[in-house]
Parts: sequence; structure tokens; C-alpha cells
Amino acid sequence: MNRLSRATLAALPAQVSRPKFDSAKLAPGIVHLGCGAFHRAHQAWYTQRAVEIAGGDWGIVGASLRGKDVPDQLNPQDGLYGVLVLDGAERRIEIMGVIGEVLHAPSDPAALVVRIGDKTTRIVSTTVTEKGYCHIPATGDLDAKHPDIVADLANPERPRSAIGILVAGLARARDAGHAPPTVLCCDNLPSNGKVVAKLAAQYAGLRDAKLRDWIERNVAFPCTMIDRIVPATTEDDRNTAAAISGVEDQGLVVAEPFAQWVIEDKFGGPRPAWDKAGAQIVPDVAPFERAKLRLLNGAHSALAYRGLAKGHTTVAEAIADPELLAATRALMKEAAATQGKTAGLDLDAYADALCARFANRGIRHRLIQIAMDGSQKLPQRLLGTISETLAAGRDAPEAIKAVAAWIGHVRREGAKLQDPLAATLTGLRGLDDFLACEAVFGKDLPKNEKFVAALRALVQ
Ligand code: CS2
Repeated sequence: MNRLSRATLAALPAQVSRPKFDSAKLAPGIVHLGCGAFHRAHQAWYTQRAVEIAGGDWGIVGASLRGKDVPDQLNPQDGLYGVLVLDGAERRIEIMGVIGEVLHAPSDPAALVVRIGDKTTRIVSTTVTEKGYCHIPATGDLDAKHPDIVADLANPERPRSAIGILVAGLARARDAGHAPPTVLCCDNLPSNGKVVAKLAAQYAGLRDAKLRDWIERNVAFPCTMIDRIVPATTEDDRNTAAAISGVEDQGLVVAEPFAQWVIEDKFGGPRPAWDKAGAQIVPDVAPFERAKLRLLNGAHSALAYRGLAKGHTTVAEAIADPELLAATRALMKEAAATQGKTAGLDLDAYADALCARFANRGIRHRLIQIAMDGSQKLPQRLLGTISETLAAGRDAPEAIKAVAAWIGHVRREGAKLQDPLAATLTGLRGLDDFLACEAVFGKDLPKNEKFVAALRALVQ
């Protein structure tokens, strides 16, 4: 079977949609760090639609910060790949052509730094997962002891962390005397733009105070809320896609039909016409982001830990379990009660829509994928709901059950646990040891007697 590439594009069957522009002629304006499945099904997908509608030099240079898989999947395909959209039994493929090439940062970090500092790079976006920012989840501060940060400070021109790479690229733009790119964080962190701005400033401050001041004065870091369910691609998915398109696509990603992107209107320069492609550009992302992190991602994590304990494998299976559906609904109510009223956000309708999305049987979103890196996810997904609910004098039984289920998961997984704090977590014994883990629980929540008593009753 032929591999997807510009040479095979024209011969694809009519039902496979393809870029409405010549991808070979699209000049890059964006560098994206962390070119995984989520980016390819989300920001790249929006960018393709924006270019189709409004044009512009908005090609994407992707960068893998760890493995070589993505460069090896996409570069031989001229950057082309399909998004296999699964809706129940329905399936369709959209071929994306906005990614020009994918750099492998560990092989040549300097080349990536040069790209970021290039005058034509107007946006640097990131999806490096929560743990990829080398920060302390409970506080949002840089973890200056993180091995990657230590290595980057010792060798700032050959950085390996996302923050080290970003700051080295921004420093180049400053030295070259041109306007720096806007930095657009697209990970599920609360106030993600503000967090990355702070991390960049803290890291730069450890290199050189003048660089830190220049970044603080000159670089825009809009906040974003990003949403699309994108499970890891499987061999089955690739076979399904090949049967539809007639070509082999090693860069294939899988997604639900739904997509949402809310972006703070705070760019330091030009941007693609993402608004024309369906993104919402708003003055304040916070209400959207809080609702999404606490209702969607909070429920996801709860379903993962509780669902795995009950022997389920996927989100669709877990939400079909009446007990877990009721728990999900109740958790969403708890989370919604912490949101306050925001114009344009109907949280009852939002919760209904989320449950319907979780029930999409076409999508095999594995609970174990969501369960990973819990230490990085719990604060913004569940612990915020708990502390605010208790402070308001209400109970948060469902969010607390989810935290207890996470502790159960950590204990069950043992050496198999996937978490950047695994070495610490797997050594913990009693509940008090867990609560003393300040990077996750912070300083205040472990002092809350109501929380500790409720959690203790569940964990024992
Ligand atoms: C999930 C998210 O893996 C996870 O932790 O909760 O990736 C989730 O699917 C996305 O945020 C949906 O937008």
C-alpha cells in the first residue's frame, strides 16, 4: 500500500477531504512544541480551516521534544496526516496539510531555537502535557531542581525542556532585535498563559535578570481553553483509515467530532484567522477554562480512577455503568457550583453535552491513558473544587471520592504507575504520607479537617 504524501494525495477517494491549498507553498508562521496527537487534531486542524478561509503564511513547524516517532511518521509524508473523526458508527477522514516539517529537538536543539527566534515565527504554541512545564503543580512555580531545568541552566544554548527551549528562542529574537512571537500554551493548566509566562520569567531570571525583564515587558502569553477528545491512535484505527483512504498513514490521529478553542484576545502580533475557523477569541478565558478543567477533565480523572477499579477499560464503558454515570453527574454538579454565573455559559447544558461526548462508542478512550500523571492533574481538576466547596460550607463527596480512587490507583499500580512523581508516590504508605505530598495537595487542604476525615473514611 502506498504511503500518504503529496504524491499520493490527488488519488485519494472523493469522500476523504483534503487541504484546499497547496501545502508545498504554505510558508511557516508558527512553531509548535510537542507535536503529539492532540495538537494535530486541534490547533493544527483549526489552523488549516483558518488558512482555507482567510489565507496567510501560517504553516506549522512542529517539534518533538522527546522521541523520534512523530518526525518519522510525518516527515516522509510531507507533513500530511489524516484526522479520523469517529462519531458512533460513523467515520470520516480529513487530511491536514498545515504542518510542513517536524524537528526532533534532542538531535538538534539549536536548530529549533533558531526557528523560534526567526523573524517569520509569529506564534510559538505548546502542547507538552502538564508535566512538560517542569513546574510544581500545587503552586505553578518553576521546579528549579527538576533535572531538565538544572541541565538547561548549565547549558542554555542546547536546552531540552520546553521552558528552556522557549526562553532560548525568545532570547534570540531579542538579540536579533525583532518582535518576539506570541507564546500560546495549549495544555490543560489553569490560567495556562499566565503560568507559562511566570515559568519563562522565573527560568530566564535564573539565567539573566535583563532577559527576564525583557520577556515580561515584550512577550504576550494569552490564556487558552482547549477541548477535543483525542485518544491515542491504535493499529486498528490505522487499518480503519487505510480501508477508507487506500493509503497507509503513519501520522493518523483519531478524534471526536466536537472541538472547542477559547483564546484570550492578547496577541503580540498577527495570528491566523482562528476566529473564522470557529475558535472563540474572548477578553477572559478563565470561566471557560475553569468549567472545562473541573467538569470535563475532573470527571475524566474520576471516571479513570473509579472505572479502572471496577474493571472498565474505556470512558464509554465507564459512563455506561449506572453507578459511575450518577457519580459523574453529581461531580459535575459539585464542580458547577464553584463556577458562579457567567454570561454565555449554561453549565447544565454543558454537563449534558459532556456526558453525551463521553458516551461516544466510536471513541476508545482508554482510562489508563487519562489516569497517568495524576499528580500533575489533581490540583486543577479536583482539589480546587474541593477546597472552594468546603470553604463555602458545602460538602464535596464526589470530588473526594475521586481523590480516594486516585490513591487506590497509585497503590494498585505500584511499580507500573505512570507519573513523574512515581518514585515518591509508590513509596507512600498511609493517607498522612499522601497528604504530606505538598507538590500535589499544597499546604492548606491537608489542614482541612473535613476533607481529611472524609478522605480517611474512604481510604480505609
Ligand atoms: C484527558 C484529556 O488525558 C486526559 O487527562 O482528560 O486529554 C481530555 O481528553 C482533553 O482535555 C479533552 O479536551
